[in-house]
Amino acid sequence: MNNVEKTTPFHSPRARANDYAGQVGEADGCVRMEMLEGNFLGLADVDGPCDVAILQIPYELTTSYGEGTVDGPRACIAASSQVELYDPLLPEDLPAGFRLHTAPAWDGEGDSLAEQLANVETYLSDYLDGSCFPVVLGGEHGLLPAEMRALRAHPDIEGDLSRVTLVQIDAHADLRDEMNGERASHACAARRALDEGVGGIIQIGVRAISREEALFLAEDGRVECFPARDLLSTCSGERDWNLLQARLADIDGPVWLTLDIDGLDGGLVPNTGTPVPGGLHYWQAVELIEALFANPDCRVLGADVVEIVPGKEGPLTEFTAAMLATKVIAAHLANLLEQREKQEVET
Ligand SMILES: [Mn+2]
Repeated sequence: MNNVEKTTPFHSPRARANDYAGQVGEADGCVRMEMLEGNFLGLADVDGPCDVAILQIPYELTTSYGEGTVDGPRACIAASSQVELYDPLLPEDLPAGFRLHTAPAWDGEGDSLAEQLANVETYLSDYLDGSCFPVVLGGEHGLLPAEMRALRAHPDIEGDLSRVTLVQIDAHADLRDEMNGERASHACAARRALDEGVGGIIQIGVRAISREEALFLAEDGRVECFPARDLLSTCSGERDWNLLQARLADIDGPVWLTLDIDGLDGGLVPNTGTPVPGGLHYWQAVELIEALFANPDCRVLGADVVEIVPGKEGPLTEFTAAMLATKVIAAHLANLLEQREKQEVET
């Protein structure tokens, strides 16, 4: 074990080099001393302050097509026990000396949609005060406006959500004003986030969009969209991918990453509420996450991975979600480690 730690190079996202080759064979460090059921990655929990909080929000009210997101967070936690603890961004296996806390799940209380969302906001507010890095597992995307309301209290925001750039990986634009008469629908999540005052949205992977949403996108300067078709085009995909990378490198200020797993190709997430063909590859999602954390001017305050639905025929959907959540955590911790090392050098 020690030998692995000594010989495994440290790659913070910011110092990321393209020399992962040869390291994979060394990754035999995925040994959990004690597999703890119900905890993300099966890792032991911590008492008191934590560096990362895993927040399960089994919120499901407005799913229009499939259903089962209410069971998504728990399934994702279960699948995470099979995720490797080794990540090339970190010099040690996860938790890499940090404190991960899998919080008790949101209790689902509330007699109406508005009440439930208010309760989600209250639940989140303990973890969105800047004391730790929150990773939300959902639950349907309709919880996004509650996240934004809770985020308003974050010290980096100072009540002003217009500072926030929402980076949204999603098959859908979620820009409808209402869906079947319901303005809190998951199909309206991004539109409601704008209503809450979010300054800008960068949408990635969109490929199922209504005329109303396309018109809104064209006219509203707050939303930029990088459609899946452009990013994956056989002829021009590389150019558009590079444009997206440049845009992410250009972000300056606080960011919330909202990762609707249906942004990935439907083949990778067959059980999500509305799987859509023609989506992002797994490695594209990983590169997007790493690019965000590699930008020194971009402060990712937290993230969600939503629309997780457990599969009846196999756990691919929730496992994909667990791997991406783990990548977000690893990238955040690598930056934290780099900050700490800098501070130690300075003092
Ligand atoms: Mn969505």
